[in-house]
Amino acid sequence: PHPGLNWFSSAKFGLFIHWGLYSELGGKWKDSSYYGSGEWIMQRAKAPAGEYAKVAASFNPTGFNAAQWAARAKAAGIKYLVITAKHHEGFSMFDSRVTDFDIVDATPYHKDPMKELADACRKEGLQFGFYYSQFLDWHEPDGGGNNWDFKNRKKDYRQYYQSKSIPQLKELLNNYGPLGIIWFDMPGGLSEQETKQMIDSLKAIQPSCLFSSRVGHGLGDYIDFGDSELPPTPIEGAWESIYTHNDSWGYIRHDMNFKSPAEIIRLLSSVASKGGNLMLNVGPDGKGEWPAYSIKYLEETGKWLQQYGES
Ligand code: JFZ
Repeated sequence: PHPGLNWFSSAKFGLFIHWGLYSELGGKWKDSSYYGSGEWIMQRAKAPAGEYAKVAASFNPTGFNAAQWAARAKAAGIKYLVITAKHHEGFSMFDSRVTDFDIVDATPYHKDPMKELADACRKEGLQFGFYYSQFLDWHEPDGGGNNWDFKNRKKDYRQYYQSKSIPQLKELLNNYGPLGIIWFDMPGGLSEQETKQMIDSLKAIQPSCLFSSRVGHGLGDYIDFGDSELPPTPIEGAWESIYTHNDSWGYIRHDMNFKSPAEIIRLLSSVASKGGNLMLNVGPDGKGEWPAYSIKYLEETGKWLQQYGES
């Protein structure tokens, strides 16, 4: 069995964090307002890549506090944290030598929050991992998905993987200490053989890091159930079910539909009783603040688990 499954199999509760330029937009692009999937706003608005990239100039998350984020997770009874290093919008939330379209080079913040968060999580004894959109990248002409700017183009996906995706995945595996998970998403553009090659070249850096099932071609280390999906009966093997705290992964200013502590606990017990982990998502805003209800309800969830939970 995969060495990473040791911690994963008994973790039960994880925290997913979607955070990027879309968090600064909060569901608004120009005069239009969007509900749900805030991290898809660029695609839904068909925002031109050049114009969308300018959001970086006003992204300044001065409220980000790594120690506080990790402490909140810990107090909630959470055992691992996975955060978006790069979502489909193509913006890197970490210091990357591969591109200038990253938080250190393109924003007034000029710092790498992922470095601090990785360290803070380890201090709290939490496993830390990155979400990475390996195929969809709406900023890059050869990345998957953006056909509104780059129309009639014969996209060279391999070129995109070779020049951005794989080098960035190597940066994440080399520069942020031991990672619990790389959470791949929405595979595409590579054959099974090529996917194997990519996996091998990455596993060589950190053999104990788990890769999520969406790495593609059934080559992941555990099973992920799609958004807000649960297996009908208990199943064999390591698996995870992902839910978001309100109705969107990325921050939406006007989304107040948060699951109560009772609902979170019900969900957690239902997933745990079937042998899986629940990874619950929180979407901080562009300042780096969590929604007030996410802070409050996770705190209450933690108190309940302290009193009635097993560990
Ligand atoms: C993906 C992303 O597109 C989305 O923005 C978010 O990050 C989410 C966690 O993952 O969306 C998916 C991917 C796969 C499924 C559903 C939503 N699926 O397999 O059911």
